[in-house]
Amino acid sequence: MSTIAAISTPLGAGGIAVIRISGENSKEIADKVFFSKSGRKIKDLKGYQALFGDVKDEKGEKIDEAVALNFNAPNSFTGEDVVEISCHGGIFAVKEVLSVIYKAGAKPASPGEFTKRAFLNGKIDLTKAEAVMDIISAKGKEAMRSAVAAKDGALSKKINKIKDNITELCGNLSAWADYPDDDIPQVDDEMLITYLSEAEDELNKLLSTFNAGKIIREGVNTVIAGKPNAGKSTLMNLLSGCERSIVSSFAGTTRDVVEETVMLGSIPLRLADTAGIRNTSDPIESIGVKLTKKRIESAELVLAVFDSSESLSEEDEELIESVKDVPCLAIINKCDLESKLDINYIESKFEKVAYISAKIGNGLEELQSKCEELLRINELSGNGESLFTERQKNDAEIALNAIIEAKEAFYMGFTLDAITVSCEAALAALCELTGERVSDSVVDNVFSRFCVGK
Ligand SMILES: Nc1nc2c(ncn2[C@@H]2O[C@H](COP(=O)(O)OP(=O)(O)OP(=O)(O)O)[C@@H](O)[C@H]2O)c(=O)[nH]1
Ligand SMILES: [Mg+2]
Repeated sequence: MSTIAAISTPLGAGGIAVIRISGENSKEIADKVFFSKSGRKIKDLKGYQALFGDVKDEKGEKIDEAVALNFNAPNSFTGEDVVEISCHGGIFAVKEVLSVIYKAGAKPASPGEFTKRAFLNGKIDLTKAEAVMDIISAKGKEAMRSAVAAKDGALSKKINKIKDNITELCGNLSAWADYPDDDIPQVDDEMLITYLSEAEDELNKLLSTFNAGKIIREGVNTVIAGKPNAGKSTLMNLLSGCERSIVSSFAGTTRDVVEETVMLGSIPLRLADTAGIRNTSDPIESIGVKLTKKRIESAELVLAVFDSSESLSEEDEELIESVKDVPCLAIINKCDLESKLDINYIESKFEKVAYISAKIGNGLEELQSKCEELLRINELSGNGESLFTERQKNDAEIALNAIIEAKEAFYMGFTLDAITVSCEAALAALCELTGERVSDSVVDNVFSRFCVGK
């Protein structure tokens, strides 16, 4: 395999930038461009040793001072010989250093190629490789915590446990099928059904937290909706911590959709403050109302704001009707004022209701915990035992369906041959999940999501 190099830190002015070289010629290439102050060569270093010196171009002209850190195969991230050169973090300096490394024989690394090599060299399985990507893109503490746990192998361990049982089952089934005349006992019914049921439970558990996990990683498309003057923009400003939307006592203040991403506890909300829903003769406001309705249809979460100081209106009814197919949290606002709203009615229409005063800033904690309950974030353990990519979810679903099929075949009294086919399909899907048996196109697809240098 060729020796590759890339900048592993973001491009921009910074204290230090790191260039990673990986492959069998990495030391030789690094020794062509890096000259230590002590005169020692990188090829003579033990693993995890560093040298301080100069990076020079082919004419011997100094480009920058740097530290070269040596990793010997297989004790490196990629499992190959790796040299990391840390130079100054200016955009020009680091590009110059990289270009002399290319001239010395390294090839530019493609996106995710270092991690792909780690996978191909057996350093990490596919779910751990995907977790690396998740750590890089984590926006909040919870997302980071579960990505780190997944990288440490929490998810792999869980899947391997399911897989080991199914492998044992497949082994017994095929021994029975291959040597029918020998004295191999029939596969024990109890073992069969116990293993299948356990696998079904575990896969169901993994799949049930997928959406919540996706939300803490990628955020949720959230629309703040309600009748004019309900306090939507005041809520927007409270959540974003700044005067993002114009607030006024005139009904129909907000017309355009105003967007902002905020963290509500561990949930990144991609918020859209919208025009209040009402029938209006104002042509511009009515365009705003149409936009609101469209946004609600595609929202992943709606914060439906009601004004507690007013009795229920036709517009409130219209809002209740328009959010009935979307995950929605009812927010009773203006709780600092005397209540005139039929709260029992609202409670009967929504799964979750939060009481706040957006103006005073009361009730944010309740709002957060109700959101977490609604989106089932509270069920996430943070121990990394959850699926976190569409690819993993698809494989887990295929495995689960095959296991359900095997159970059905058993209860319907089919022959063990039929059960074997389904068990093997489940095993194949689990092996694809961890990457043990996976096609090149799936691998390429996983790593194409990575950035260059990782
Ligand atoms: N007392 C009280 N007043 C509030 C509260 N929240 C908002 N208001 C007031 O209600 C009025 C309308 O607030 P906005 O946030 O502009 O309402 P909106 O829903 O965005 O209204 P439109 O953009 O017109 O649809 C303003 O005068 C706010 O100060 C609250 O919790 N308590
Ligand atoms: Mg507004």
